[in-house]
Amino acid sequence: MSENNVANIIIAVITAIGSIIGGFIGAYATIIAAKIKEDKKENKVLPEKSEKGTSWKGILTGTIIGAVLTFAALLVFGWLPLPKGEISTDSVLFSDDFEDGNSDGWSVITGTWEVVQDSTGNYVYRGKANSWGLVTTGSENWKNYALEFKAKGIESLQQAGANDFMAANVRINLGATGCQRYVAHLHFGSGGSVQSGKYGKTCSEDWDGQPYQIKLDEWYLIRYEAVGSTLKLYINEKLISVDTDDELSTGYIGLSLGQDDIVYFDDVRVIEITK
Ligand SMILES: [Ca+2]
Ligand SMILES: [Ca+2]
Repeated sequence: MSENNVANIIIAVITAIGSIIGGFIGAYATIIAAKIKEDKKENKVLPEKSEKGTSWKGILTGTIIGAVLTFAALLVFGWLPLPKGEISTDSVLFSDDFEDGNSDGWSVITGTWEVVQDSTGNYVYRGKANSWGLVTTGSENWKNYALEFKAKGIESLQQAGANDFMAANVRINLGATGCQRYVAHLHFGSGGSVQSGKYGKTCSEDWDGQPYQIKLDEWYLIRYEAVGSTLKLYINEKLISVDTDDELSTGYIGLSLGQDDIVYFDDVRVIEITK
């Protein structure tokens, strides 16, 4: 039995107990209320005790109140496992927030990469490139997954349409061809754009872009998803583009940046998607 099933059973039991208790409270309250109303009509003093009796309306009302109160209590005390996106945490293939101060597990392909603390003391992976920069990690057998990370441009020449970008790379297999991967570029500047593209098995390029302003000194949450032959790019949890291509089926992930740029990367996660 999975942890989720156990949690669901516990929640069901707690909710049931809460509903029953709520039902009795509701029934009792309704009987008292009815008695008070009746006694008021007859100008009597308030009863010390309610009379015996059954009120289905009271039980129903009480049950609903009990269930709502129980649910609220579960939320408040954090017992209810609220859905966090479409994927559970046990399918995380890789994660790194760099808080251990090192970049163990990453391979620098090009550029200057260093784990540094930003102005708030948070550790980030800083990429700096004279031409362009790329770091990679993971397994060449990874198939259907989402790469998620935060990125913030620190310095850029901001030449619209030129090589100023921060980027997400999936299904990389540099060993085979030296270039093969899917990549989503986020170009800086007011004339900026988002481009998703492919370096195919013959290193051929294929790109599709749209205008999108990427500002410096601002964190962006980037999610680049490769499932089957579908590639989806999300920025700040908003779906930006959907592409279809079936040339590259597996590969590892990478973070990249463009010429004369400095970019902070953080909170990298790779989440396996099974369906
Ligand atoms: Ca961090
Ligand atoms: Ca580390």
